[in-house]
Amino acid sequence: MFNVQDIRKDFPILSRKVNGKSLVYFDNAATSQTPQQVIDAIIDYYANYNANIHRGVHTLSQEATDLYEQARQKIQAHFNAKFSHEIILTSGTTDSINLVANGFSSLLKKGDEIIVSALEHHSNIVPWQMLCERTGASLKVIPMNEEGELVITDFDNLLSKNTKLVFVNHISNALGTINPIKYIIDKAHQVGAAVLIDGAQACPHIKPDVQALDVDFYVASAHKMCGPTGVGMLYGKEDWLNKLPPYQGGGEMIAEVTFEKTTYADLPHKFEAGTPNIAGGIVFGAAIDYMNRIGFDAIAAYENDLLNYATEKLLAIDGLKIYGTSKNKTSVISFNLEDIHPYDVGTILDKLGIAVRTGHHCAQPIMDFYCIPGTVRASFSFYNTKEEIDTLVEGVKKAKMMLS
Ligand code: 7TS
Repeated sequence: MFNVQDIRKDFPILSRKVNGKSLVYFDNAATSQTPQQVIDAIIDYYANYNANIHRGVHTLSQEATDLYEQARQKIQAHFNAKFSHEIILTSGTTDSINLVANGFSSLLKKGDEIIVSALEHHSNIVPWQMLCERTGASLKVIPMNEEGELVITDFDNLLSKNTKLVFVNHISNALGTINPIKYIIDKAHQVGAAVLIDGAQACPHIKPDVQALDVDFYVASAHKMCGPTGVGMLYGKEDWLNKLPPYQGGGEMIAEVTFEKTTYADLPHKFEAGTPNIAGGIVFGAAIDYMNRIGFDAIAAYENDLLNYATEKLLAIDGLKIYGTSKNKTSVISFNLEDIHPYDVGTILDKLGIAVRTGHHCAQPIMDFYCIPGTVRASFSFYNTKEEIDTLVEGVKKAKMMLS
């Protein structure tokens, strides 16, 4: 049974005061908060197992290695990957995307085309622009409409035999739109293109099945899923990961090294040079366990209820406009109050203990589309409540009174 008051007891930070007020944390799309079970897993690692992995005969190293590889298996099971070696542990979504973009440098040539969408975070735009500069490939963009949805018929028209790669986020960080990724994957495969889905914003809300999606690459960050910062994952189909050259050279990613030639280790180690974020990897597994214990169906249903409640209450404020009005969206509300600068609204909300993000949300093309400098973004998680939304609504009314 989903009981938000019981769940909130797991998150020590939620009882904090900010500026003398009870914290209302609505910046979950930037990073999620950390339950005690995950904090305990961090302490447990450093108190009991801290050692370097994959290289020691001693007991601590073997225990740490076992825990790290068990975490990889948990991530594999969570995303339903066929093999655990298809899961590469990285420092986060940005790192995972750069790993793939660098790998494709030797596989693309002039005339090849890459498709991204107008709804991307900068970390799913810039690495592909850099890849185009290196290879002479060109970048095409799936446009968006007023509701903040992709214009999917235009995607169909962009596809051609020259399309080699398609990159789209599962859920937009700035607007919350859930993109039709299964359609995009299937259509891209019809012309032989590979597809990378940026799941950074989806994984806190839904449980993706990479085999059912038939996606080639899927990436996510632990810190948006109740886990620690500095760790994330790349799922890649075995065939693709074997085709891509390693991203970084170093220890533990080799089979044999001489000054004449180096051969690379098998998957997943080929892509994991150097000492990884060992505690982070292990604790990523603990965070996935925590979220699965609550259950993604319960999380989605509860957050959808919060989204509907907040949308209705905020829209009742005169002059408030919500950006991103797709029927298919997750618990993110991006809004502006008339022509008041979002930064000013965010500053007043902070004084009231309410944490929101303001600005372009690293998705500047979306702001350009709407001809605005940015928005105020309130993003909800399963540990938020309707009472907190009421506090936000009162705060926004107060900000409007003070600033207009
Ligand atoms: N892709 C999407 C869709 C994101 O929302 C983010 C981070 C990233 C990639 C990058 O993830 P990282 O873990 O490598 O930094 N999004 C946000 C945000 O919306 N506010 O702060 C970070």
